[in-house]
Amino acid sequence: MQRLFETIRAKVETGARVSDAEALALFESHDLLGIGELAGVANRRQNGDKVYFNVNRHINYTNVCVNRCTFCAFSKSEEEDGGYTLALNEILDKVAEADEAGATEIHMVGGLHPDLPFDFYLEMLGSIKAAHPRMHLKAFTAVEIDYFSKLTGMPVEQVIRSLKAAGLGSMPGGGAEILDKEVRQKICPEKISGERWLEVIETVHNEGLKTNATMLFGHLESHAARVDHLSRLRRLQDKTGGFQAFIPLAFQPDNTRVPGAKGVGGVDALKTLAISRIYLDNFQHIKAYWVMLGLKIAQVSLAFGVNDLDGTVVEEKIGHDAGAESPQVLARTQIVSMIRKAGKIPVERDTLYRELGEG
Ligand code: V47
Ligand code: SF4
Repeated sequence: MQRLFETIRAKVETGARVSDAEALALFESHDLLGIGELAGVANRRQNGDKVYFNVNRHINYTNVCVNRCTFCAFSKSEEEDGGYTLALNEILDKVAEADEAGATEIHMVGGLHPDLPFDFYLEMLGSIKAAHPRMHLKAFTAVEIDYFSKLTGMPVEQVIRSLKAAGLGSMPGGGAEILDKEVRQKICPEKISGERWLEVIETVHNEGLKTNATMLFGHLESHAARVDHLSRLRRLQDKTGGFQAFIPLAFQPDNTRVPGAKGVGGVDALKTLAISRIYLDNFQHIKAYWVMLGLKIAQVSLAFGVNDLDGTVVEEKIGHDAGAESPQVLARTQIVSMIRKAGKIPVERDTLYRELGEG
């Protein structure tokens, strides 16, 4: 084990690449502080002591979805109670509130609604942009893009061009879940395959839009499936350079239908964030999403290779419907204080990581 850490340290210090076997060995190791230290070295090489955050608002325009992913407590079928779709004026009210509160980004994703036409999404982007031209709209997952393509009969390229023309600025990283076929079949059998997720994202990058990438962890996946996921992302990033941040999402088990699911402990969360930093040498940003991690683990993760903290959020449904105990909203001052108390320098950023000033 000592040998493994020495080899990886030498690689991390010189910017050489860690292998899949080495990443797997780190997942099997119990030396959490050793892993954290290596991740800290890798992070400092790229980002120094800066930790980025942004002022944003999440809006989930609909929870009605034709898929039934077993890990998802957010979605409802059309017939079920509790399904909702926001009207355009409700969405605009939320954006106006966010703009007044200093948000620079609206993060919008939703279920795959059986009846909403593609025009709904174009109108949503267009009306927000008309009222708030400077607001960055980070919206839709690769799963939704594929759905829009099926809905309209248009190729993915054309869907993206239409959304871009209406105001889409970039895309979040959702829908990746676990790319491994066997696990994916168990947790989201109706969702597009891992290969298709990568293919859609590659097209989005080729169309000139940045995206993030996520990994849903802590359900049925093995360590090998996590490494496979990271490996496929690293290869795509080598090809396109279009990923901005990687966000490991800690699975929240309440109200879900994943058999035997228990949720993610602090050690596993920190290890996964740290190994992501060590392995994904071509991703500049590893982001802690405090909604799923909890505030305390999110703060501690800043010593485990994380350099980005998302965000003010304001209203969150996906994690909270599944039992997340974190608050709904963080004030800018709270984020700044969390980062400062971790001994780091808080830097507000916009969605494309342009610096807006120290917190
Ligand atoms: O794709 C669903 C996940 C994702 C659960 O790119 C769950 O900046 C945990 O992608 N427990 C949506 N996770 C959220 C997402 C995201 C969040 C923050 C920032 C960014 C970004 C992206 O939430 C879904 C799915 O992977 N999810 N159910 C659950 N029970
Ligand atoms: Fe639908 Fe997305 Fe939930 Fe799956 S994770 S059921 S695609 S909203």
